[in-house]
Amino acid sequence: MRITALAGGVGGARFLRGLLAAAPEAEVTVVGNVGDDMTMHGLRICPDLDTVMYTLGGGIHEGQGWGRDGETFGVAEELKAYGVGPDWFTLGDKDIATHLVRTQMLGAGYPLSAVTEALCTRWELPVRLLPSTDERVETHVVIDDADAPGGRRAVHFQEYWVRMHAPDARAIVSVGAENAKPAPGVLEAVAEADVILLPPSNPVVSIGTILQIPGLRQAVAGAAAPVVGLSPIVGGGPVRGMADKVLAAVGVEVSAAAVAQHYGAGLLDGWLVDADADADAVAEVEAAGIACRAVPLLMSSPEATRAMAQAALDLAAELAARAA
Ligand code: FO1
Repeated sequence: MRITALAGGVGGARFLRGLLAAAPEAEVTVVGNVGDDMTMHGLRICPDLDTVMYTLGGGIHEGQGWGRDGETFGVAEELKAYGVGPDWFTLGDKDIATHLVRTQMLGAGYPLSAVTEALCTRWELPVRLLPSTDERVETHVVIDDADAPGGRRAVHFQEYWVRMHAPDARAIVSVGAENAKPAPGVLEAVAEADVILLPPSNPVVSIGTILQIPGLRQAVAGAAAPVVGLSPIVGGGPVRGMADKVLAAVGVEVSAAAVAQHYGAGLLDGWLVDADADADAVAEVEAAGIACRAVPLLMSSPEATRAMAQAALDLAAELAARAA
């Protein structure tokens, strides 16, 4: 079975671990978000790609969900001693090695997809990890700022998320998306998949940014495979992170049913909502033309995560059988 999943950072990576437990024989391609990427201290940092790579490669800091396990911060301490900021985003020593390799290869002319493949070789990744695009696409968030001309300004997603802890947002902009192309292999992985999954990643700044790459949404919507998503919203709030703030910015209510309708029946064939908190959303989602099932959706243990992935694959199989 060929599975293609679009994934953001921590939530996506943890879900993928459950997916590999549910379908150990599957050929899995992950299309990763690059909207969180940024350059700092001259280093190109790809937080979502690295979170997937470290999680599936066994090098993740489990408590944090991002960054390396057993990390040290010698470089960060030296930078601080020099008075070099920013003080709100810390790079660990082991993690810096990843960014050094990436930056060096990008500087030598390799595209991000080739760099990501090279980095993943070291981790013997059990999936093929593709950036959604080789071009630079960065998410910027428009926020209120009384001191700025017009009372608003745009900040890079990392500054919005990590430094400012997601204040109310007015708009989300994928800078560079309109001129980007899907990275090599992405459209093929979508077209040739037996199942396409949207993990419980942020629907706006993770999966939404991936779908903004020209041609990608159309490819997913037109794929022969069933497209099944898992709600990142449980009981009216995000399971992790601050998705509520960015949903509000794009005018979407913070509910499992509203996120399904935001993706829309043109894209999604199936949707999973949480059985305890959102069973009453099933009828609304089905009325919007999307098959919906209520199952436990909290990734509280490896077994719970495996069962979530299995439920997504079961719904996909049901939809494929119905379409045949
Ligand atoms: N998140 C933080 O809250 N503080 C940090 O200092 C920080 C550093 C960092 C370094 C590398 C990396 O790959 C991720 C890092 N993150 C940090 C997490 C990350 O930026 C965000 O949680 C995601 O981008 C949101 O998906």
